Amino acid sequence: MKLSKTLSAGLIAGLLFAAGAVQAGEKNFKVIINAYDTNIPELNIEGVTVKNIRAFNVLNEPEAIAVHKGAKVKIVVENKSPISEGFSIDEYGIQEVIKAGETKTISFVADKAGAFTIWCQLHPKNIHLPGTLNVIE
Ligand SMILES: [Cu+2]
Repeated sequence: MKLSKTLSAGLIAGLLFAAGAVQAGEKNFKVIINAYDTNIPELNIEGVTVKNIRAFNVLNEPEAIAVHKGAKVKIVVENKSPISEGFSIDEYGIQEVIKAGETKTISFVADKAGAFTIWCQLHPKNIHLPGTLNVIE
């Protein structure tokens, strides 16, 4: 009787361990889309003076994420930019629009190995700088 109780306790512990191992294949990321609006009142470049330069840049932070092939990926994307932003990974058929101040969760299985561009389909790439999803074999 005592022996069977010990065995079943061992079996339960084994099952819990197995469940934990499955969860280890899940990768969670938090990506914040930040906007940097910079005004340069006056700038002198090689003797030429330019005034009132505005630099508006948007980037995903972190810009690169890496997982192993087969991982279940969950990316929580928070948009801190004052305008709607896009989040696209073409090879994975992902194309989302996240409104200003909103948060969206994007889930997929990383079943293709390679380096894939994460980009904003709403804005030029010299304003919203592209990121990378690296799926390692
Ligand atoms: Cu954008």
